[in-house]
Amino acid sequence: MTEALALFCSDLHLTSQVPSCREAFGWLGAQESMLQVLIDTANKADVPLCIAGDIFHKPKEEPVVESLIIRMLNKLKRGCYAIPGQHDLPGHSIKRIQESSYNVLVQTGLVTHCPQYEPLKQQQAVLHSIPYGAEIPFPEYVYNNLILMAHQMVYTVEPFPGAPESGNVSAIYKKLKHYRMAVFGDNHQGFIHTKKDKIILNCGVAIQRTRAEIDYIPHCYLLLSDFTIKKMALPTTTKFVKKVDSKTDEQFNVFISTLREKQEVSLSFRENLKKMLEQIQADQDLQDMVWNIMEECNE
Ligand SMILES: [Mn+2]
Repeated sequence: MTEALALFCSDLHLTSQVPSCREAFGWLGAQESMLQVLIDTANKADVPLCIAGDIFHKPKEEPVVESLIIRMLNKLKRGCYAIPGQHDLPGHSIKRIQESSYNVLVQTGLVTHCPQYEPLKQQQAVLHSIPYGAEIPFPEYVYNNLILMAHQMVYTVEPFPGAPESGNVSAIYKKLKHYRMAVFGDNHQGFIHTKKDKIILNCGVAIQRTRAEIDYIPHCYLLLSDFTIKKMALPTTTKFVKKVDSKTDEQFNVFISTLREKQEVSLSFRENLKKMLEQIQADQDLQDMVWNIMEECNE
């Protein structure tokens, strides 16, 4: 009989700062609804909620956001296993974890920080996790169905020009010899990739937050004991703020589609971006918007 082992998600990016494309009214409520679906799904399946990093958008979030997630995590029956992503860490550094909102969660005891060889449902699988910045380790012992949880850029299609080749799934599989499955956060586009008996699950964002995610449907993923994955949609909205005129909007679509295509990889992402904005003769509104998004993404 198959049974559920764990519920995975990542990149919640919880924040009090209203994203530029979302309406201010209801933004906190939208995040609460997303959390409620995660909690209900985990409880119904009787599994722990596993978050593969970037719980918060900024390392030091407002108390209103901290208390929101604490209140929600309190409802979990089987607890929460989590790792910090770069957004959870001041200066993207694990050394400064004490200063973070992520550490507030850890200190509540509601979150198990970086679980090490944690059995799932009577050892049907074992969860091993590492924080942002750590290398994929060799396991200490041989385990059946060992699952890695990590926060790093992993992709099937290059997510931005110059993305490091080490993130390509084919390079990742080489590091997964002792693992049955690896679950990642960081790349905001979710995907499930399989190769022989191995699985790479990249969770993607849990809520539509930027313009690039307007047409994206966020998901959480229920892992079953036969290692099939039940992909479940999280709440979406179609109500976005239209701050830009149609010309800029059109340009923005060109910008997004160009980004998704391959670019010269020898240049840095920022340089590529600058060059491309010149190429498409982006107006000031679009340029401002793009650099604002870049800033948002960086911190
Ligand atoms: Mn993220």
